[in-house]
Amino acid sequence: MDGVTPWPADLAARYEAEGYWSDRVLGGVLRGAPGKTALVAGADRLTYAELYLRAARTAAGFLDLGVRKGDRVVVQLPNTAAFVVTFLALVRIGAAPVLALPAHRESEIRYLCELAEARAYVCADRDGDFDYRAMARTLPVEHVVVDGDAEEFTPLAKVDGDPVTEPEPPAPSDVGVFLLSGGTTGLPKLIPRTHRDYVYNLEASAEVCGFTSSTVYLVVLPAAHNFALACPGILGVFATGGTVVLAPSGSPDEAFPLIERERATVCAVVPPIALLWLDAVTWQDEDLSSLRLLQVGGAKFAAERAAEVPDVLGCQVQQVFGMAEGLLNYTRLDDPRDLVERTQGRPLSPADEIRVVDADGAQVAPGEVGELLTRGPYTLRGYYRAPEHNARSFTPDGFYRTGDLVRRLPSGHLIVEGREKDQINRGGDKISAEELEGHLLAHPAIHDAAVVGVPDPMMGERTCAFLILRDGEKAPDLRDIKDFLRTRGVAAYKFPDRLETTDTFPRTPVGKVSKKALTARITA
Ligand code: OOB
Repeated sequence: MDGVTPWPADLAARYEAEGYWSDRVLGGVLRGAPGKTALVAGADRLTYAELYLRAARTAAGFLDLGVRKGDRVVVQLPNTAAFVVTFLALVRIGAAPVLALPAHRESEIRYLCELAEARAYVCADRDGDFDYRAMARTLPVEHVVVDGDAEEFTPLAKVDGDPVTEPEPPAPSDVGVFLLSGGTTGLPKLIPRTHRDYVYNLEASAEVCGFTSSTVYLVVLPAAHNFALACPGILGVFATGGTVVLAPSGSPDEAFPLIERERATVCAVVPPIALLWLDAVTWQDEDLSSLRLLQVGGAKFAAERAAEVPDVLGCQVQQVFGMAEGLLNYTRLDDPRDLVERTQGRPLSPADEIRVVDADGAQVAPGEVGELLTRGPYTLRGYYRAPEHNARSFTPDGFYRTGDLVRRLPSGHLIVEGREKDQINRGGDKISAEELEGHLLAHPAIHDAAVVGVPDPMMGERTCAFLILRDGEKAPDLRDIKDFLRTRGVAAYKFPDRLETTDTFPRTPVGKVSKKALTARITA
């Protein structure tokens, strides 16, 4: 596919020879016994045989619509059976889903459709007051497919046909799915994940996390997020024959009754959800005794709180430090307690190469803090159609610059100490400062804007926008700014939590806005 950077031939040969890459493709992940329950989602309860058939019928429907191998399809669906079926149908015919989050709005979705030159857009009818169909009317795509009331568009239920053998089955080296990067520049980047690298990602993860056919995995994060999808996630469960249970959110009101009813054994959460659960067990009385493992990742989970999980929730905790770009670090199920609590895990694969470097790119002394660079059998070699950005994000020998500051222990475990990238991590949601600043600069009262993260006990960080006003303009309040961003079609999780007006921005010696100094102003 054009715009995709392949692995160099020597490394590819090595990953194949050493067995990291197989010839398995994402369409083949449904490996449970036919009669076993594969998926529970709202009123839907599907066995492996039923889910396989639904995916095969939907795949035939997409072929009838004209969707072909190599096409990109933007998929924006909540945690419903429709998401799982659509994903499996598309990967089966070799069309690559571009996985948007349900929270994304027109500014993000239009950009994704344009960048990916998407052939189709698949969405739900509504989410509360928000009407995806109204947004879809403005998008540059040939087909809009809607789960629910489709109005003038194609209902997902009608994307259906008798199963056929795929005319052009995807090759293991083809792009299977596009994930979204958190983004450090103006707009999020697309991450091409090949069938074989993503299959390795989910299978190796399932092994490290001890998934088996008895696993009952509760999904509370957006299913379209890498963590919930493939670390080991939904796909890791399917590959090992267990059961996936989809919850609409991580709220204890919704998640706890599902854990009790379905006897869920594993769940993946971001730190704010873990903190909420640690509190909620004291007033909710559901039986959570089936829970064996709570995976926590997406943002740093404090050692003190990790230490509470076994006593309070009655299950093991696992820290996961991952990224849509590839590299996954897990604490192991048999790691000593101290490592599980204090570190963010160690790399999934023996073939993951890790460098911790200083500002000049030289490796730091063992145990010192530096930027994490990585390369390996499931870490991207380039963002999609982004040559200039790629020149900055990768070293000449193909290491991905994560922008994360880490310390490496002799055991190989990493401790995340901070971040170098211009991004806010708001409880696991990533916000590109530059993207938000760009939207703020379009506001008539704003002359200049600088966005920083400020520490927050619950969310890890919240978003603060420093504003310099145009002469004579009155300071907008948070409500005005949120309304303004909403009309621009920006996802609500990117809205600032706080505004500060100022006359000047502190500068670094080279004249860049010093975000460190701005954060210090707030925390002081
Ligand atoms: C996961 O993926 P993304 O792509 O949303 O975000 C990746 C970034 C990392 O570069 C790092 O800055 C941060 O999120 N991060 C963590 C962390 N896990 C992710 N920072 C500190 N501690 C952690 N445990 O967030 C993601 C993907 C797969 C599995 C889990 C998380």
